[in-house]
Amino acid sequence: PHGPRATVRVVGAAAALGAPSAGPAAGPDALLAAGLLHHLSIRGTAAALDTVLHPPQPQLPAGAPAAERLAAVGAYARRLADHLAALPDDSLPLVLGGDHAVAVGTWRGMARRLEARGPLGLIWIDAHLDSHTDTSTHSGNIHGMPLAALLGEGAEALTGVPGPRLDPAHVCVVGARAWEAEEVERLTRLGVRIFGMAEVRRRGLDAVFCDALTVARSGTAGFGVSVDLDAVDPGDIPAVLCPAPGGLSAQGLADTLHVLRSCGDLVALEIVEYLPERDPQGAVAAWVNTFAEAALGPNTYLLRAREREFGAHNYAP
Ligand code: Z70
Ligand code: MN
Ligand code: MN
Ligand code: MN
Repeated sequence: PHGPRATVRVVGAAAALGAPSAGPAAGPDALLAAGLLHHLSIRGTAAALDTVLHPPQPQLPAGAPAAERLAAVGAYARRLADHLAALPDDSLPLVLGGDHAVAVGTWRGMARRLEARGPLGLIWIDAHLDSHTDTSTHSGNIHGMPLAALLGEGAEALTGVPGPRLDPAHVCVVGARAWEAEEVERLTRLGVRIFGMAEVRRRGLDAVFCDALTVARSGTAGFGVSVDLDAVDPGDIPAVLCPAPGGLSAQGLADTLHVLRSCGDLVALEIVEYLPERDPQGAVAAWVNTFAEAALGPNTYLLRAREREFGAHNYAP
């Protein structure tokens, strides 16, 4: 649906309602302050800040009952989904979290945008599977539940966010290495393909991502990519809530995301779980800029044309 003229619209999802700390709610403002839009624009992409959506409170008080937490996450997800579903047609949304629970809103909203044309595919890049329900969770943290909710499993507060549920045949997880048994059981039963870190190490990220694209693009009207920054090794990206050793290299992920530039059926990119309080030098924010630019920068054809016009130094990838 998106030609080279799609406008990247940055939507900040400044919520940490599904996380054990309020830190991720500061993510969008910190990333914008670190020059995300400037970085995308000098690379020749049409990019604009759309809005930053704040919940009434970034986090509920410690000890708030589970039902209240689920209701707050669900209410925020509805707002985010409604917002994304109503964006202008030429929009390629870049959603910045926030904790990963905001994904319930992002992908229900995007599935609604696409609904008339066909199903949505989704590549979930994460150290975790995020496939608990409110009854299987060990931690009680709702950011461990969004993928199950998008597939239609779990509390009605989350699964009831308006929009088509994802078809497991078009969903896969890349980079997983930390999970609980109930999550694997659920995804296996549903038929969601899991490309774990063991497979990534054996075959290489490029080969795995090629298969992931096939899962998300075959028989769909478009696909999205949700990047939980904890998929990357904490040696490169320490500023996340739940660091898990043995992850992707940041440079390797940036190199791989480059392929998205030539996917005209990419409908949105989401980057979540950034924790600015653990990024005093801005090194992780710089990686987020790099990921966004790798995925959403101009396609090669446009890049070449601009190099001819303005000189290579201005637009070198
Ligand atoms: C664990 C739990 C998780 C994100 C960590 C971790 C879940 N399985 N999700 N970071 N995004 O608490 O359920
Ligand atoms: Mn994670
Ligand atoms: Mn646990
Ligand atoms: Mn996650």
